[in-house]
Amino acid sequence: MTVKTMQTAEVKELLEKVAGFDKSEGNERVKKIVHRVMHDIFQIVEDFDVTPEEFWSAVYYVGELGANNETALLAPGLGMDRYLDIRQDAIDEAAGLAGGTPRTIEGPLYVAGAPLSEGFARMDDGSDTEAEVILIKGQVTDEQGVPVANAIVDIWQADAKGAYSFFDQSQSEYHLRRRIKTDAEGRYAAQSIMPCGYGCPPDGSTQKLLTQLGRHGQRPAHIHYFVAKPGFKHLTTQVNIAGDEYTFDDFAFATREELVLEPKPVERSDIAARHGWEGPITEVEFNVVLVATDKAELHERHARRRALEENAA
Ligand code: MBD
Ligand code: FE
Repeated sequence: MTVKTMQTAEVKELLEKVAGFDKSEGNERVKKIVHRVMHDIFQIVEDFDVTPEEFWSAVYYVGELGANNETALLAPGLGMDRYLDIRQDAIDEAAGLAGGTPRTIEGPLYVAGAPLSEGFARMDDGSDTEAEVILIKGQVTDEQGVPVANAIVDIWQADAKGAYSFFDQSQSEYHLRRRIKTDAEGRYAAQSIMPCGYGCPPDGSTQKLLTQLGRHGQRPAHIHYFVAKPGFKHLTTQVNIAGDEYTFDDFAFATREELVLEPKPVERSDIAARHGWEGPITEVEFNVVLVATDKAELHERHARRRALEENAA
């Protein structure tokens, strides 16, 4: 039996009071958005005949999600980060700022303040002697192919178990997190280890909901990038290492065709050798094209809460 109450004066009045429409204090934008959100939740209860049992289990689910620190993990799983990117791509397009290397989502595991070096960095601490050694390298240019020197390439990745330092306290400080300044030719390079894909905690709140949706919580092997240089649009992106079973089945919807890289095993790499690694290595080459803009607000990453970021909101 479906009863209809949403159109009644009683419910309309309730929603307006809930959102503070009858109060002069408060924030108008927050009021309007909360009004819409609560209206839509009420409507869902009506349309799906949500029972009190279902309703309260949802309330406690949200609480548990927060207590487990998984709010920013469920978000990409539900496509929200991807959706914000789709919008940002459309905004760039409308502003004549499309082009360059495609963006993709930041994810919840960035840590600010990684060690900064010039041209090259070793990202791993050498503790994993079984891991496949990789050399990440590339050039940052503008859309005309002119090298961008002194760009900051801020890279972070998981270890061979799919875990990120800081969040995994067993890893050393800033393990697999480095900032590298491009050289005069716009080049950067990093010696690292092959990352493994990430999996949501199997007993966590995110996986609990994904399981209800018949979905897995796996990400393919990937490496995150922020690339920044004043005068250019800040770029947030990731590369995927080709050949992972989840490359085109990412629970966070971050894969973009142009960002899938073929790893190339070589017997010796000049760059790695110059920095003390003479053995075989797997090269991962990622060249970045930045889009020039004089809009200063686009030169830096958007504000958001990030680990160890000073102005965390
Ligand atoms: C990750 O490593 C990640 O990049 C995202 C988007 C979500 C969870 C873990
Ligand atoms: Fe990640």
